Amino acid sequence: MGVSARVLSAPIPVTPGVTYLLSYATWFDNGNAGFIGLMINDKPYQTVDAGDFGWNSWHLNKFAWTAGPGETAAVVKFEFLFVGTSVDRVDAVSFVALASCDDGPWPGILPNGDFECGIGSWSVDIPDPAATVAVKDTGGYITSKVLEVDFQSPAISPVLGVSATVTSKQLAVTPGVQYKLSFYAYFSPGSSGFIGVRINGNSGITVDAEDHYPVGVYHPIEVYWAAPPGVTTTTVLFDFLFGTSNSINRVDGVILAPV
Ligand SMILES: [Ca+2]
Repeated sequence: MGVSARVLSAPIPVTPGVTYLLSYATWFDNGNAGFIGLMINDKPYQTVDAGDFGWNSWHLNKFAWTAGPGETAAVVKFEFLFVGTSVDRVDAVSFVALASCDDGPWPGILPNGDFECGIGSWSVDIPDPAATVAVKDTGGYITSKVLEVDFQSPAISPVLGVSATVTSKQLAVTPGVQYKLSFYAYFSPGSSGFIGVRINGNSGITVDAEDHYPVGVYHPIEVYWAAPPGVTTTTVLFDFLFGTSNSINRVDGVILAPV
């Protein structure tokens, strides 16, 4: 299976050392529709598999790219690789310099939900020294960086079972509007506990590692929340709760958007 088609952008002026956010939406008509590869200046960065996100629906992909020394132009290239008879689409391609972690455009209303700007835009509370919270440079689902909570059993001082909490900034919402929170969760091992999700301080859902096999891969999670009357701001919190196993749990690709 090779490349059947390529689509290249015109050269985009860039500044060496500056990080740019490339966003693009992909669509496949069936699960065996192959792959769309992303390259910048002929280097491969991402491969979106038709089987990754379902089909007959759009998926937003993002990639943070930093211009190297002497790199003053970027050519974005999409490569289309097919397995069987199929239709692949790309739309809404955006390439912008990131001035800060809160700069966008981010999909939805939550900045830096893919942690490509590190832990900036988020606050961290770690009541239990058995847990450590960090943004790791490898292993992410959306590009490389990912929020990772490592746990060394046994728990020392969790509060109501919670070893660590990661909280978004205050986000402006519209009363009466329904929002969807989506993200990707990763657990290792299978007995690695829970990730609790709270929106606006209310308990939303609890994501149980035992319900999300296989371990060591990302699972898409969705939560719906309607802003109550009079509520104009909210936060998104992730609580990390562990069992008795040494664990590595991750969250990436967090998007809060009106439905
Ligand atoms: Ca990421």
